[in-house]
Amino acid sequence: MTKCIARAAPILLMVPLLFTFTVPHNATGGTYNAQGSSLDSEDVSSAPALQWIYTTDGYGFGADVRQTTDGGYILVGSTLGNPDVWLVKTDADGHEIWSRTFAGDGSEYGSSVRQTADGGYIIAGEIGTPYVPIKGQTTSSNSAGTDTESQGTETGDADIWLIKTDSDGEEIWSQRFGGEEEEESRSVCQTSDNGYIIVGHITTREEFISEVSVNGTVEDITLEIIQPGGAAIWLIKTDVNGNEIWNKTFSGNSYDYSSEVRQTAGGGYIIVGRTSSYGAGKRDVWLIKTDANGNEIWNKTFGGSANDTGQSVSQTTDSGYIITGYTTSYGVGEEDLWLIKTDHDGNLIWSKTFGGADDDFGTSVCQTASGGYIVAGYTKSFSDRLSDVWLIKTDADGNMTWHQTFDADGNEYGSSVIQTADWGYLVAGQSSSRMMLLKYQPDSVEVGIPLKQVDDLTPGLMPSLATWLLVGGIAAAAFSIIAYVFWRNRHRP
Ligand SMILES: [Ca+2]
Ligand SMILES: [Ca+2]
Ligand SMILES: [Ca+2]
Ligand SMILES: [Ca+2]
Repeated sequence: MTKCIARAAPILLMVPLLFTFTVPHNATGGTYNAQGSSLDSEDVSSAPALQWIYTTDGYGFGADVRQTTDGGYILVGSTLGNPDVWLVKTDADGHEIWSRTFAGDGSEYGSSVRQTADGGYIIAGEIGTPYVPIKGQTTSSNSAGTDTESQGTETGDADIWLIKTDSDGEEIWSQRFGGEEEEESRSVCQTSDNGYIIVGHITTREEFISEVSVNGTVEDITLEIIQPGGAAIWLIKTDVNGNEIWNKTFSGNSYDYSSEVRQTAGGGYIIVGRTSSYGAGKRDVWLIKTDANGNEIWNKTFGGSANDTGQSVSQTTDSGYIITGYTTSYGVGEEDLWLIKTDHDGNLIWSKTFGGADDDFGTSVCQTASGGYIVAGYTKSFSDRLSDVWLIKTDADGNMTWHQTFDADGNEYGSSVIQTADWGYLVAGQSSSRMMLLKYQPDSVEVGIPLKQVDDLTPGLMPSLATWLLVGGIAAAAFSIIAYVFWRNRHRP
């Protein structure tokens, strides 16, 4: 853990060599032909400049950010060390207004935040104590010198945690979801009925008995698996008070994890994550579409023979979907950031990889007002050995128009990105082991284009009715005064 103070660092505008590949492939893996092209002539001068940086005083990891109706921002993450959920409200210029932590009986993590229709906030995360194997527990011993050890017994009880606060971040209620397994949440949205949709996963640890036979100095270890391990994606729908209405699981016989859920235009849901149960080998991106009751309509996998992971999904204005994550099946080396565009039915339209020889990850994506895409993540290929935040802007076809890295001389991560009301961008993440916000100036090709509601039903950038009435009232009063002055001047004797 570094102890240097976070500071504004020069942005590495000029990256010597950047590769992008178009990856035609089918959803079940199969063959692909990578057409490499150098992007060293990329016009990075069009990239918006960094406007301000916010970092917390204490150590933490920033997971998610949204703009609020007052023009400021709400950031959620976790403290480091003994983790607690951490919620920070800033104004539009990145000045902290308040900061709250939420603690339970073990390790608590905040992963997702939304402003709610009542002006408060909803947070999804995790509460409790994660799985810790019990080692060396001797359950029997006999005179022949044979000890039998039992290992893999689960302790602790991590559950999904949903916290509702008022507009000052004071808790109104919280709910736990989970049983004896390890449940954790990655994403929450408020739904059109003012309830909530939460996605997470249930991890069942492999349980086994290991028998250690000791004959002199020779140990003979045998394992007997008494419960196979696995993970299932878990989708939970609640009412406005966080009471469960229904829940659904999605899984095969291996480890399947979720990353993000969004309500779709028809009232259903789209989930992205990764599956080891299905697909072309190892992990694949997993995209699942459900109806309004959580019943699966279709699912698609994307990937090749190596590890491929979906981290973020948004519905696009053509009713399709944009996904980011990372791939080791395609690209130029180690992980590459992966951008996937599908149609309304989840069929691949195009996919692009971005990266160099080292690790490059995509963590968050949304469509911009102009119809392009803004993608956040982190890169080791184009950094000073340790990771840097990576921000990529593409056109509607996924061609890079500019990119930016952010470096503060340590490991920097980008975990969430949004387009802001001034047509700039905001990235949440971590810098110098602290929660971080990076605000970028307005993007010149976006300015003036009406912003779309990228974020389901979160009130976001839409002025409330009260705001419109106030503005209208002030305008009417001003007009009356001007009219009266004009009338009085005309009729002055
Ligand atoms: Ca549990
Ligand atoms: Ca794969
Ligand atoms: Ca790479
Ligand atoms: Ca760095």
